[in-house]
Amino acid sequence: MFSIENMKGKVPVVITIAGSDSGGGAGIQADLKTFAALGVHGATAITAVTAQNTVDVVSVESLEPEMIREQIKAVAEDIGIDVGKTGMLYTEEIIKIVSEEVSRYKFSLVVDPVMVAKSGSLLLKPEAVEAFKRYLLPKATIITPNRFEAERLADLGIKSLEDAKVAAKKISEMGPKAVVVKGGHLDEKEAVDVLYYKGNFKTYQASRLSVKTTHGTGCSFSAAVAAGLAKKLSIPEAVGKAKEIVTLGIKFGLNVGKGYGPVNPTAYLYRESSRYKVLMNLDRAKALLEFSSEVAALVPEVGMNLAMAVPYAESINDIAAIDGRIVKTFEGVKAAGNIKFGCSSHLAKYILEISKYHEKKAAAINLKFSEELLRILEKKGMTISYYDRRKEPKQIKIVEGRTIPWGVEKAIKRIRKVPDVIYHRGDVGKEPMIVVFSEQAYDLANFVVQLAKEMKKE
Ligand code: PXL
Repeated sequence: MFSIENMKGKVPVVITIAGSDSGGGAGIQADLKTFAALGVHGATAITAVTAQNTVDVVSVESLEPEMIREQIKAVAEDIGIDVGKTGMLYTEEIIKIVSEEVSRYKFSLVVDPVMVAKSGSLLLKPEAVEAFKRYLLPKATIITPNRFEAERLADLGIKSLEDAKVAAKKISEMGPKAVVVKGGHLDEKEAVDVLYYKGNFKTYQASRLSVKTTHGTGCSFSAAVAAGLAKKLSIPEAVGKAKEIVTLGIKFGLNVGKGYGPVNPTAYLYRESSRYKVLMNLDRAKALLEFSSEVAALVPEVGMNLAMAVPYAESINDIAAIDGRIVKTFEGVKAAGNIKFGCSSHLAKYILEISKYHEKKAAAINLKFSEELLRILEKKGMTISYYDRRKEPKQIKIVEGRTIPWGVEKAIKRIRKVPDVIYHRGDVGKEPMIVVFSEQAYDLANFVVQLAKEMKKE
């Protein structure tokens, strides 16, 4: 029978069988955010409710095991389940029921062997560990232990990457198809995860981050693996993607609460989905500048550029600008090329550095240096700082691309505030420059048109 519904294609469905974290950082809450960010439909079977925040798990109450079975059944029989993931299971009885339902509905399963919360609270009763190994591990497509969980499961001490490999292989002998031992807690310089699958090891590298926003990291990682599998990625691909999303989510974690703030699994979604908005904002800014002939007076010898970053920017490829810059013409100014991501290394360096201190400094424009312009900026109440390129240490100068980050840091430290304007007076062969920052490119262009008009009046 012809039906539009049948033509639309089915969204992948993932169920999380886990505990609720009232603080919204870990458990069911982290899982649902991760599923939404990755474009799969998230269903839930709640095993336990925790009263907790970023500091502590205050109390735990598990649900009746039959109620957990009913949740899985209700979802499976109507919506269907492509992939499941388990988090906090708490008791032997719950483990047995989950194992039965996984067999009944035959979905792939990602097992996060959650045992203890960061605060030390038990999320799996110690007497349930044997049942966990016996009933759940053989049903797992992949299991995702951290160092301590792997130590417990493999009954081995783990310090190095080599130890993690030995443990991964040993755990795989308990039945799961794949094992990934996460490197966040290893004594290695980098955070290296190791996957053991089909007799081979694969490692995944990421820089260690010195931030406290790590609550819910394990939940979000296993949820992202489950979402990847539901979207038909291979196991190694799903692990790689999960690592990428969680690393970004930790780097741009949520600054709430007094303890370990929640990981931010939506950072990835917002970054990617903001690209169009950034291009449109720059396009309007470009049109405004091209319409305002006065702006020509503010174009430096090297040309002017205007750049804007997506939220959670990490590299030049997350920052759009005008390819070939804005140049002077007989009538005023004109963009030499199109608006593109990754084409202004100069302003990108300014934005990447200053946004470490203030995330609302996402757009920048460079202007021709003059004392007069500095006076006008001051009169307008801008916070202004500078750096002196002639004082740049030799070890910074010899490394390509270090000057601007060094200069921005100097300018911030000099006034102990994040400025709206940073300038430098140049060096031999280097034109002096004024760089103005704002939240958006269009507001910045508007501001620059006002500046140009005032310059003309004076
Ligand atoms: O990150 C492990 C975890 C899983 N599930 C719940 C939790 C935690 C950690 O605090 O609270 C409900």
